[in-house]
Amino acid sequence: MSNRPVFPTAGLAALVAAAALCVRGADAPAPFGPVPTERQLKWHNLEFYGFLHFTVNTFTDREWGEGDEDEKVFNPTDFDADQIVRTAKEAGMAGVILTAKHHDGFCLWPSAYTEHSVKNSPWRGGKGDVLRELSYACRQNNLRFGIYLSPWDRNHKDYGRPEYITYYRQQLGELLVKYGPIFTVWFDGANGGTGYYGGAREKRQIDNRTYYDWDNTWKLVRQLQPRAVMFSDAGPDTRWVGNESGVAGDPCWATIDPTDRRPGGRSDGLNSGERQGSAWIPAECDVSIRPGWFYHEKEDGRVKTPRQLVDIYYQSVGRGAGLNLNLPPDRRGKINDHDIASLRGFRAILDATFAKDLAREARVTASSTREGGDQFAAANVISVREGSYWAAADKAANPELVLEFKDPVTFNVVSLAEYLPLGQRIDAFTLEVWKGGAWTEYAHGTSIGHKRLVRGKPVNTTKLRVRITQAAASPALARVGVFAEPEQ
Ligand code: FUL
Repeated sequence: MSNRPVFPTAGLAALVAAAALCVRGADAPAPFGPVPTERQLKWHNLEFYGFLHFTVNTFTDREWGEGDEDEKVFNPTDFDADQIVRTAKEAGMAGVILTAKHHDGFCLWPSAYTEHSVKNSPWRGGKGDVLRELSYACRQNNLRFGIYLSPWDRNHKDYGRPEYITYYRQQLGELLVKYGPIFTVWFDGANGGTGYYGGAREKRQIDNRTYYDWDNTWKLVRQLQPRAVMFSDAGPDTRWVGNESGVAGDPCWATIDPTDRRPGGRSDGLNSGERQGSAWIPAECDVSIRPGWFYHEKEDGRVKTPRQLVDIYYQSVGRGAGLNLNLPPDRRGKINDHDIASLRGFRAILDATFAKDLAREARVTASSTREGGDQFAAANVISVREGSYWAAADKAANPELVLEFKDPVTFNVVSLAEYLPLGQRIDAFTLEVWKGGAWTEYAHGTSIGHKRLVRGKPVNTTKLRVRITQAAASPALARVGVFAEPEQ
């Protein structure tokens, strides 16, 4: 008789469970609700990256091209991928996402499947490839590279017919194999309408429930770039936040029910997420540094100010979402000086705020700690060790943490983070400071998730109390940080 297990899959399941336990620790709390995948966890840690809207529109001064633009209009005078990528990096971005093809259908790489691309433009004598140069600059500068490939194509003769889906997937295939690791694939929801369509010049409406057959396109991405997260109105990995102003809801839950949602579908619930949602699909806030997505000289005086960008940061990253800030290259093919000046001011404010974490010098105690020794200790919330967290006992009612400072401190920002592998557990919290011999409320809030930045008036105190006033499961907090924004 063979001594092989009769049901090899049962053995596999046990192995998977054991591996999960290793990640969480032997006596770790049971996860609550949907939890992030490994690729989503990595995405959460990026927090801030950039969009690059660049194409024929940059030269025709439009936001949406018709699809009938002459390839010859695309002619940046001094395209400099390194300048673009370094600007993003200095602003603190972890990567950039390029519009490889916008709605007008013009391709920034020499696609084998169309003539409507850089290969018929005068730029670099028709030998240029924006994706090649940008992906290379990203690798040189240690930034991630992502792609946007518009599903709606106002140039292609077959748009609206099944043949176009084959074309779209062929192009996606080119992008996913030719340019190294892709960190995100951005699927736009705008689809259907008037266009050139190979000369037909008509209106083409599609049924976004069936036309794109997204499941099979998403399989292609998983197959060719398994680490990439896919963004759309409906995920599958990250979701649109429901507006283009960079503002996540308060609350902004990482969970949502994706049933009946699709790119270009309903947008209700995207801003705040759904607390009871069946899937972990966190929000990404996409917003432009200028009024438009593409560069227009007339908007040089309307670049968002450093303070406006900082506010956006608190309303996106500070609410557990990702921030995808658009920097449109100008007609030279560089990020414009106006935008650079704003980004520098923005970065300086954030650096001055987050350089010193006052919590690191505090003594931390908890009203309840899960049994299991240091693994769940209160002090873990001020440790920078990856994967450390404080967990309260399973049945503790309203557990709280107290941070006691050696000397009085002045701060106006408190940063909280949940330990995400265990799901989003906390429903509500209150922050209190010690004032005149008593606890006084400083702020209260709801969702925490990957990050919650509570920003208020400067306060001077010796003690901060974090009270978890409502939780669906015993809280597991990864970080508490305390910071002071520089005065204006
Ligand atoms: C929208 C597009 O229509 C805009 O042009 C831009 O690309 C924005 C990020 O998404 O749906």
